[in-house]
Amino acid sequence: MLGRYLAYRISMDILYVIFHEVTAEGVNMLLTSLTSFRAVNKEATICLVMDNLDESACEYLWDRCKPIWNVRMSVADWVGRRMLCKIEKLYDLAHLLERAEGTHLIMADSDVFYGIDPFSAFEKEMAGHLFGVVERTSHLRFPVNGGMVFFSMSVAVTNMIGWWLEQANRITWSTLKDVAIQRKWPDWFFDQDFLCAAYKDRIGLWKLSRVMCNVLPYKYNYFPEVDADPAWEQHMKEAYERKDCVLHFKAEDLKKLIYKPWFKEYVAL
Ligand SMILES: [Mn+2]
Repeated sequence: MLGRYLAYRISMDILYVIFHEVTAEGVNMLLTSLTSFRAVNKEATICLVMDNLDESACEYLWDRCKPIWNVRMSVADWVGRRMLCKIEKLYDLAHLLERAEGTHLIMADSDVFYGIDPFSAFEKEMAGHLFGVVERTSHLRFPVNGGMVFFSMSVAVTNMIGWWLEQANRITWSTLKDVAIQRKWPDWFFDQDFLCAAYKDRIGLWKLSRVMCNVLPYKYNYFPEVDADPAWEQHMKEAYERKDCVLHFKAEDLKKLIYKPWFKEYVAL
């Protein structure tokens, strides 16, 4: 009898995306992103935290991308403190899920296209790990990009996220102090600076939070370096056609690519 229970793995997979509508292009990107996710993963719950998303966009997502767990935020939570808000909502989710063993949570940007199921990482590179960041193809600016972050929920992870939030008031982690671009905190970089510090000082993070940072390959958050790679469009197109990675349409130049004729899965209302 016990054997039958052990053979049956209960897990809950959650894709957490936070979104505030500014432009129609941003909504197009979100719809394209979540539709592509549902094409590669039928099971995971999409937790969409948002304030002002157009009703027709909500209906579109509800019809095609279920299961969706809609969480409302207020505009005041977001404006002027965007990345802090993203981590605050992550903390709320972490509290809800910390005792649900086996819950995998991916914190994803709304401008990624899924050529592969990112939850496959939990069977492979994330197996046995609580927290994972994705290394960039080049360390030109930063070693890590915050567009895709992986968690296996637990009390230790919740506590780490709480400690991450405390750094907004006063930085007590010296490694974070070294990498922080505080002039834009907490609106921008509050998420990515912590992830870069976690990447650079894995032992330090473990000593302070009892969570080890695992490093995942760039196929879970791929984008060419627009400034350093003259063939960036070609590289994005090839990666899209190979369907062997999560593509990040980061920043203005890359975002325009979803309107190119070679990009076949563009969604707009
Ligand atoms: Mn992004």
